Amino acid sequence: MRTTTRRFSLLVAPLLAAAACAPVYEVAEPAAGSAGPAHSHEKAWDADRAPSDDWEPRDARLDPAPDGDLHEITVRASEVEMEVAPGVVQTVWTYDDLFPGPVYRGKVGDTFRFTLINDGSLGHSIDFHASKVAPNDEMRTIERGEELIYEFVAKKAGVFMYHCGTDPVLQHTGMGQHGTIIIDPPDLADVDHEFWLVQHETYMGNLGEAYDKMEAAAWDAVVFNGYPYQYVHAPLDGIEVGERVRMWVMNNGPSEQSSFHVIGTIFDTVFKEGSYRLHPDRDGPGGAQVIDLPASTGGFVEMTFDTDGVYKFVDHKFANLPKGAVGLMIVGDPDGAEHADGKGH
Ligand SMILES: [Cu+2]
Repeated sequence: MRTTTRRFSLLVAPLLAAAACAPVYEVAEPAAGSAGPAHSHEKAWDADRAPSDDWEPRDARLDPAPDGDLHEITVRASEVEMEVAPGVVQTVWTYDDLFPGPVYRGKVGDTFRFTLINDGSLGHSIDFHASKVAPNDEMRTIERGEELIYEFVAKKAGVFMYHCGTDPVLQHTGMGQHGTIIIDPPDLADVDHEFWLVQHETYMGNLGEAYDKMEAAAWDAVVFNGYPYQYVHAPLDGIEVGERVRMWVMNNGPSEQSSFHVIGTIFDTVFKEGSYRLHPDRDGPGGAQVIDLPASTGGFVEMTFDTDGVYKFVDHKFANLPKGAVGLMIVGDPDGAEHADGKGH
């Protein structure tokens, strides 16, 4: 297993190291002698390193649901090599060679007709939490070269996980075979920006090492959309003050919780597990600071920003910050922000 022992400075190092694809924004470093977190720490990857030149960030912008009420989709299960962190290339188990898998989207009443093809060397399957089907049929494991049809009508709105259910499910999911399928609630309002974020853990090392870590819930990284600090390296941008942003957040675990928070704003809308927990039409000025998502829970939050700036989104379980669960949103022209003070920017 690749390990490095190094001094790790919480949050600051990855922000300063993020030179690969985007402007770098400095965040105030704790004063010397403060309760700084820097200490020796064994990690399987190096947060100070930039991604490789070949690395490309995953596009977090979410398209509207495709037209029509029948979605015919082919999805291929496989095992592929991938850069999962700076300096770490390893085998992951995938759908359509993506880690995590594709995002699917439709509306209540739509029919999804998936053809699952096994292009891998192991048996695989798929389990859509958005479906009501017989698990022993649609969710059955198929071997290399086989395929199956998995068809269902989306009867319930929500942000759902899908994953490989082949035994041991912890391993197939922990190796990366998971994704999200969004079934829009009726009358979903238009917003200026929609993003999708799947939070999940990454387990590094060879197959045996990674599985031992899964059993011990000892993840190497907690990431959004497959890569630690992905949106520090490639911030979400194009957002202006006052524009409404909807973030769809799905915690695929397989084992960790999420306490999703955006520093510098307040959610005025929270939808989780099929219903609005907070809505301005009903709750007036009520605000939410997190959407709490245990493993395999999904929802969306909506927010606006009052000033230009660099806004961090995080898993507010802070032990996961040095493991990669941080991203950035750029609002307006951060360099022109008059009141930037380093806190919360
Ligand atoms: Cu599998």
